[in-house]
Amino acid sequence: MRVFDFDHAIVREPGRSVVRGLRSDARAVPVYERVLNEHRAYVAALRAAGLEVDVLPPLEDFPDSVFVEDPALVFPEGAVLLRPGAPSRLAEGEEMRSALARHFGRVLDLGGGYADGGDILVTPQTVFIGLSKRTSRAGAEALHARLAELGRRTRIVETPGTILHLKSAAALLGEDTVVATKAASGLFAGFRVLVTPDGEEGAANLLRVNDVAFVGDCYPRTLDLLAKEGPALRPLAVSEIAKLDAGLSCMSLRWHAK
Ligand code: CIR
Repeated sequence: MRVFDFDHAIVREPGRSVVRGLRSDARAVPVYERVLNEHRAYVAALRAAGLEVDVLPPLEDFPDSVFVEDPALVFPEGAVLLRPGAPSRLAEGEEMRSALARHFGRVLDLGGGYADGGDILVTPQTVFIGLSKRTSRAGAEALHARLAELGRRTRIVETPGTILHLKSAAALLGEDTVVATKAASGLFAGFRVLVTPDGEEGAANLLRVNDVAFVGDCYPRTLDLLAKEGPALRPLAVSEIAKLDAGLSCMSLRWHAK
């Protein structure tokens, strides 16, 4: 089984409060209905790729809770409840506990520090943990210990530049192939690295699911670059979630259960 072979996902419908989600550019105000449309198309694409999808209800008290990737991490062998590094998101992990307990026999707690799932990139041999404004050294070390309990090795790296998360700048496209921005491309020794064209850095937050790669539909040169790589490409609208500094990995937790 490949690390991007999945048969299950958990997502959460955006609440109307999503328009007050955290974002680096306060001028770009997201519109609820448009976020909802992008989310619906994303869920449909997960189902079309063969996944059974649990849709959790909106949480109005947590404007960013549609980005379920950040408060938890899931593997076939168990789940980890994280501690998101933004104060307004810290309690989102607890909100995931019962949904995870329905699927996983083991649900581990991070323990200490802070870590966002957006900083965690799972590859076949190693789980990369990016230190960032959201993921502290203490959180990364606590996660290293939890993942050792699940039989996974980690590599702690510095998330480059001013981006929010490691996966804002990098994604696994194939078992030995990473798509990364120029700034992040040096982190992946031992991988074949495809660098996003200048001006299309946001395309690096793509999502490989089974034999398909979800890619933002506003990145034509990246779509050209990836056209011959193997996975079928599924362009998806991301302009509204991009206003919230989010990309295609953020809106689901994915795993292989069978
Ligand atoms: C935040 O700042 O936490 C949200 N507005 C965006 C989270 C995006 N999540 C991700 O990249 N994994």
